[in-house]
Amino acid sequence: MSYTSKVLEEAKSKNPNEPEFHQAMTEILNTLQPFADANPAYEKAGILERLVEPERVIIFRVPWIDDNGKTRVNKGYRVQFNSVIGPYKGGLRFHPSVSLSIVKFLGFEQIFKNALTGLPIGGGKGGSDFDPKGKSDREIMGFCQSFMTELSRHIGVNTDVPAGDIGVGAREIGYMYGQYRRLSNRFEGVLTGKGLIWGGSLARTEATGYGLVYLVDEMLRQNAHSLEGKTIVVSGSGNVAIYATQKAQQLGGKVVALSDSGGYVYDADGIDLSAVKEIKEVKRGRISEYVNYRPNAVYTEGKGIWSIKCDIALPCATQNELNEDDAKLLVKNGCIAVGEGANMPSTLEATEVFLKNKVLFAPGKAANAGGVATSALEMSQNSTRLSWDFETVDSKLKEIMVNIFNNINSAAKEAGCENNFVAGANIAGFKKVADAMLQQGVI
Ligand code: NDP
Ligand code: 2IT
Repeated sequence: MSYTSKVLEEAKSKNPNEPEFHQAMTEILNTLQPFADANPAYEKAGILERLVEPERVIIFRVPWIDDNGKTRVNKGYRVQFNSVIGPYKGGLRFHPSVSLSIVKFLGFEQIFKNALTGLPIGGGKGGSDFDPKGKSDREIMGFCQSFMTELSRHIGVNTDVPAGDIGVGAREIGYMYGQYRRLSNRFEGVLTGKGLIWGGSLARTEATGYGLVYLVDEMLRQNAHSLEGKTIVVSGSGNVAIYATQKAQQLGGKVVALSDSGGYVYDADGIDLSAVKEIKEVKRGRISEYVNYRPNAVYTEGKGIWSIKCDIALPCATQNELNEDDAKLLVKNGCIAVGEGANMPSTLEATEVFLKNKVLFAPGKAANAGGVATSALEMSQNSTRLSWDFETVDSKLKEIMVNIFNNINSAAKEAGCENNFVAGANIAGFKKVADAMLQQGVI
């Protein structure tokens, strides 16, 4: 049995009932196999055994009081996975589906993603099974304050710097930052995605979606294609989906569909992003309302967005939202490229279908790294007490995304699997983290 298979089997049996974490480990360890086997120093130093075990897992009670005066309780998590190249860095997700398995898969992916950015950030992730949908502002604030009361003991500018993810945007970061500042009596860059008038970075809001499109654009360009005139389907209609749509439109693409957990809208004339922003960013409404703004658009309840014919697919909602049948349908309909804005949106089987059919496939840990990279740029600005203009941050973001593509492209070539960017991203990210672990000894 190979070193990677041994570690995978043992990690699965030691961590039962964590299907998403198993999935993330399976993808990474399987693609690393030839590389890890060719470098026995990794096995001798137990690099993989250490990598799959988080440095620290914190699980805590989050009590809060709802608008009816009733006390409610949620679970809070922070998984501090690996700090070998920098302080733990990664988002907080508030969604009823959040479990230890989900936080561990996200934290594990984050280690390699953050390494790919080329910036000094380790991997972590956290969140809660709290559901922000339908809650009043007061309930959101009460929850965020209670969550931060415990989390504040475990984070710090040089220790662990959380940010947003699903269900955590500017409003939640604001309430959590306020509580941290009050408890610690310190004004410091302990969270990213902050408001622009209290330490946030310009372009952080746009960064994940813009970065995704910069990387996909570069991948297309280096393969004799471009975004110009392409039909694009984007899933989700949150932060990542909105700014991926905006940049894709700016670069000449035509985005014809968006979705949320209720269903999807198809607009043959191209999505009107100002309508989507009003529905989602202002009214916190449902994507079904889009047809009130554009009567020719069609709303369909439920899944099925991947049945729409497109040249490029950008899954930007959540894990496992695109399965094997969806992938086959996309291939059949002539899709040439997929860029993952979400974390692990394609199942293992779907990814196989894309790779077998030579679809240009940019995996999430490379394609959506622009968000966390810009968070690291926010940390740099905070530590120098300066702020850069939009163009400065945006041009750094673009440079980082092009570099990431070049790195995963050459890692794939070196490994003898040209255009397999899944292998390229995993090998390039792993190599950096593993070599840092070798250099820092057994810890
Ligand atoms: P938002 O909360 O802003 O938006 C999430 C979107 O995805 C919503 O449209 C939501 O629909 C949909 N969605 C969420 N969960 C589900 C589900 N279980 N089934 C179907 N649809 C769902 O989050 P973000 O845009 O920030 O995050 C989207 C993805 O991008 C996530 O995978 C996240 O981890 C990843 N990501 C985010 C980064 C960031 O900087 N924000 C950085 C890198 C990756 P509904 O409103 O109906 O729930
Ligand atoms: O998945 C991710 O990379 C994020 N949610 C962003 C993390 C961050 O620290 O900006």
